[in-house]
Amino acid sequence: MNQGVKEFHLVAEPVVREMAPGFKAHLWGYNGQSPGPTIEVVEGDRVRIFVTNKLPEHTSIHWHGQRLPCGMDGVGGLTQAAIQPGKTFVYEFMARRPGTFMYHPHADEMTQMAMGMMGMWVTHPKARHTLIDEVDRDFCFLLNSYDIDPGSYTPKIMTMLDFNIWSWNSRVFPGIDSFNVRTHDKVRIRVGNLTMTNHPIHIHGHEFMVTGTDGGPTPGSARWHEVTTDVAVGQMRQLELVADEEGDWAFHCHKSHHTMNAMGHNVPTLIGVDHRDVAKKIAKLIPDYMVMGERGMADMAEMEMPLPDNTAPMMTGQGPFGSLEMGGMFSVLKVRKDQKPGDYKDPGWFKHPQGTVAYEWTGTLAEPVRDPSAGAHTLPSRTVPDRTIEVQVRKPKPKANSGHSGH
Ligand SMILES: [Cu+2]
Repeated sequence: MNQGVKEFHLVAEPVVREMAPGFKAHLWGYNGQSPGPTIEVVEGDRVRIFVTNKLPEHTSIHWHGQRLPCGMDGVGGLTQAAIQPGKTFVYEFMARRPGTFMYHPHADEMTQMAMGMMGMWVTHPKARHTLIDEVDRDFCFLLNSYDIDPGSYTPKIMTMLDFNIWSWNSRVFPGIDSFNVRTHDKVRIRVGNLTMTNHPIHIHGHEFMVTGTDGGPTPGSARWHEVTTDVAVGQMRQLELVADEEGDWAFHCHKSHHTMNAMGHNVPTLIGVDHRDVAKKIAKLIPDYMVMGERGMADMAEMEMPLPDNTAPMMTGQGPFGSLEMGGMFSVLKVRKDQKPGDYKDPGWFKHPQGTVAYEWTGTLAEPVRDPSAGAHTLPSRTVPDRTIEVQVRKPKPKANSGHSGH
C-alpha cells in the first residue's frame, strides 16, 4: 500500500518454465514466471501497476475485461506508446467491477502470447453480493498453448492453430496439480482462455454452474447445470460446484488431442491394418523403425523408445491402476472426507470402498443385440458391399534383442 493505492510491479522478461517433470520451455513471462502472478484486489481498490520491460522488443499490458480510463487500456499505438526495452510505464485505475479478468500484451501480440505472456486478475467483491456466493475453495488457471518441437525449448511464434502443447498455467499433465477439496465443499474454479481455440472444460462425477464470465456475475435466471462448458478464445468462465461425491474425478478439456502432448497429425491411421511384412522390410533399412497406432495409440503410453531430450511425454501419468494415457489439459478433482479446510495438499489416491470399482468378468456372457440394418433406413444404398471385411488384430511378440519391446 502506498498512500491508499495498491501498488504492484510486473517485470516482462524471459523465463524458464518446467512444464512437466523433465520438460522445460524457454518462454517470456512476468516476474520470472509464465503465466505472471495473479493480481488479487478488492472492488473499489485504487491500483497502480509498474510495468518494466526487460524483453528484447517493445510491449504493453492490456487489462482484459476491466472498466478503466481509455488511456490505461494498454493497446500499443492506440491508447499509449509501446513500452520500449528497458523502460517502465505506470498503469493506474480503480478496480470497479468484482470478477475474474486477465492481462496480456497488446503489442506484437501473436509473438508475445505464443511465448507465454499472460496472467490473471481477481477482483473480490467489497461486501456480500447477491450473485457472488461464499465458497470454501477458490481455484483459478489460464488455458494456454504452445508449439514446441520435440527436442527444442522455444515455442514457434508463427503457429496459428496447430499447437502441440496444451497447458494450464503453462503446465501439462502430469505436471498439473490436482484440485484437492473436502467433501461437501463449495468449489469455485475460474478458467481463462488465452489460447487460439476453444476448450470444452469437463468435470466427472459432478455438475457445475457457470456463475460468472469476464463480463461479471451471471444472473441466477441464466444459470443451468452442465458437466462441460466451452471456454472460447478470450473468455473466462467461473464454474461452481458442490463436491459431494468422494473420489478422484477427472477434470479436463474434452478435445481428446488436448489431453496429449507433442502430437503431430500427419500420420495415417493404421488401426486394423496388418503391416507385419512391410514393417519387417523397413526395419532392415531403419533398425529403429517403429510402427505406430496399429492397435490404437495406447501403446504410446508405455513406449520405451528414446525420445529427443526435452520432449513432453505424449500420453503419460501413472495412476493407482496403471497409466492414464493422458497429457496436456488434464487434472484430477480429489474429494476427501478428511481434507482439512484450507488445506490444498494432495491427499494421495482415493481408497475406493470395497465393491465399488469396475471389475473383470470371466463368467458366461449374453450375446449383445446388434443392429443388422447398418443404418440404411432413410437413404438406402444402391450398392451393398457383397464381401465381408476381415480385420486382423495381432499382438507383437517381444523380441529378446529389441530395445523397445513394448510397442
Ligand atoms: Cu482444449
